[in-house]
Amino acid sequence: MSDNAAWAPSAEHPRAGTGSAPGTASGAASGLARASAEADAWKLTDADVELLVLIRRFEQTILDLFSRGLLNGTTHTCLGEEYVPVALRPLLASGDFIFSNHRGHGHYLMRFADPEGLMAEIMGREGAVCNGVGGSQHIHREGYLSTGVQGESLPVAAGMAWSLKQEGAGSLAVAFIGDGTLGEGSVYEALNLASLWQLPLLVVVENNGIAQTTPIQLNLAGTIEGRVRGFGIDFVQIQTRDIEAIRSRLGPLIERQRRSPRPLVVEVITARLGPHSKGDDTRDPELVETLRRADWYHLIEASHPEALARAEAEVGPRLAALADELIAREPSRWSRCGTGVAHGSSHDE
Ligand SMILES: Cc1ncc(C[n+]2csc(CCOP(=O)(O)OP(=O)(O)O)c2C)c(N)n1
Ligand SMILES: [Mg+2]
Repeated sequence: MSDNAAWAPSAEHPRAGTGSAPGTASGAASGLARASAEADAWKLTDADVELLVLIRRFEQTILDLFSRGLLNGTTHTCLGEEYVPVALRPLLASGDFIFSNHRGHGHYLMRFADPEGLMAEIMGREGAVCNGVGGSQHIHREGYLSTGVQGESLPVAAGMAWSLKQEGAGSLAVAFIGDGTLGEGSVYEALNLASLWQLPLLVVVENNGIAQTTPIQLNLAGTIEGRVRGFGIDFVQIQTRDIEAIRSRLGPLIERQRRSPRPLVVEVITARLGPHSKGDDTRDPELVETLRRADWYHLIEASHPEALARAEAEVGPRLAALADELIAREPSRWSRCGTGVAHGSSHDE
């Protein structure tokens, strides 16, 4: 498969099971040269490029709003990892239930063409998708639930998968988790039942090689594959950022899950280009710089320049105008369900 993952930090650790790439910035640089040549063959649709750019610019807008003191709380951006939900978008069906995590803006934007509702939610302004109560990390919308509590989603996703299996319509529960979340016991309870009961559960592990400040080699014994196979669950590792190649690899496996319910865990070797949340990156600046030079964005600049220019011309100004407009909007209002205590809201669910 193209785009060898030497550019990614997690691929550098033998326990990530990705081969012999050296654990240095220069290893990532040589991987970049290879990937750049291979990206010429990538075939992305305009819609793919547009969603990639939308997620990228959305995340940058959120960080910018934070740095200007216009947001409260916290946020975690998926800068560098945007291609994962973009690759999955056509493989998921409207009846699937998505469970996202603390780094979930890209998952939401893959599911709903609604940057306005999400940005309003993060800013706590009118029009917020959860009336400003969920913020960046805790979003609930039809067929979609995110949580900032690591490992909280998987038992719930397994329960949803059980329910979807009873319905028999071929729908999946899809849970996105990070590599660091494999340190949570609830993950293994969920995998155990998912295997025993052959649940249609798709777990996507976005392995960026780090959990906040702790690199994977300090927190993960064995391999992700070894852990998953220990439960008798199918496992696939994705090293490439070639969206079409990811779809070709996963499409048949996901279709098989729909026809004949069973769990599947996909480990995507990826790279976080931004801080853990805002301004808190403890990694060696040289490594971060190397990762940024290997950003998928540069590959698409070379392989799809026109589509990228069109998307940038449309998305950038749209998000900037949206942020300005939201700053001027009233705070979002809500009421407690069932208490009758009105704080004013058009959505009381
Ligand atoms: C139960 C729990 N413990 C600790 C935290 C604080 N926390 C938030 S994100 C994070 C690291 C998560 O790492 P990983 O799962 O690899 O996801 P990534 O941030 O790399 O995308 C931690 C420790 C939390 N949110 N929930
Ligand atoms: Mg991680």
